[in-house]
Amino acid sequence: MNNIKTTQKQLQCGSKVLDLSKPAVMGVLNLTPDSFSDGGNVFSKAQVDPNKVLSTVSTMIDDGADIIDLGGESTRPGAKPVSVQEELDRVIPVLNRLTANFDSIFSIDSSTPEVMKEAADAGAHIINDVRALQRPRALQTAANLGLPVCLMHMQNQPKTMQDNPEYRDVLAEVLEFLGKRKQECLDLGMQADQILLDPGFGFGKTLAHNLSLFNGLPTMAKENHPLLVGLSRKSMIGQILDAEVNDRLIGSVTMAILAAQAIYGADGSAILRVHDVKETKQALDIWQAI
Ligand code: 7PJ
Repeated sequence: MNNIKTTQKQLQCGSKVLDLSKPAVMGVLNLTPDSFSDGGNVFSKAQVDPNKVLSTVSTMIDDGADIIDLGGESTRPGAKPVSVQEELDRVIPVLNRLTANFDSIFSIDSSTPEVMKEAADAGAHIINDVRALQRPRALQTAANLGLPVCLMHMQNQPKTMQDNPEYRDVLAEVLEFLGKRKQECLDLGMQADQILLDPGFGFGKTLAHNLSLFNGLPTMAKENHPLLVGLSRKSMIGQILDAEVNDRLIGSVTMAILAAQAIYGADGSAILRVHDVKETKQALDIWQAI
């Protein structure tokens, strides 16, 4: 027996188990009318169209999505805060429909305790919080729900986060922050194997910061928690390629594969949060075959 720790290769998600022996794909379902990256493709005239939601999610699942991530708050740079009621109204009815229709794993992209609670009641399996459970009552609420949580790093808040982000050592600071948030979760009785970590690409970071964090993925993988990685269509890709948001598919898929390689090469495990499920999955299948 050796006692070298390796990162878990599965995640208990309520009643379901997510296989992490290979990278899992999380498909993004944006329920915000002002989403910057997909133009809110489930909307008709600024209203969520239930039929579009069902067909979009059905396609993502057929294309190989392991998880569907629902979000009702826009966190793009400069986005305005949303009220609790508005967020509930955007997310909960849709989630109820989805859990009634699909046997998939659903995560709720929210920082709001009321939304976490109602989403769990509606059948959500994972709490994905870009504020790492820092809002009042968020930590206690998530701990009570007993679902896995994703703790993400963000410097500042969406409204101002891209104004002038600064770090001494971005990787060290992100790791320190996530370590502290993780400890708070453990102190409230959460299980270590229910905690996912996410460096938060694009959340209060310049291109140079994002690239440093990308190169730090093997180091992050050594924290022995599954990593959640969201690179899809983000501005770092736009900056590298000088490409608008509708022209970032190849960059996004390339980065997803390189992230998978970096993390699994360090014996970690990963969930890749993507808009383009089919293309990402095809690239992953090629990578795995090789
Ligand atoms: C992320 C997210 C991410 C996690 C968004 C966008 C902005 N949740 N929610 N990680 N990004 N955990 O998709 O561009 O990177 S919304």
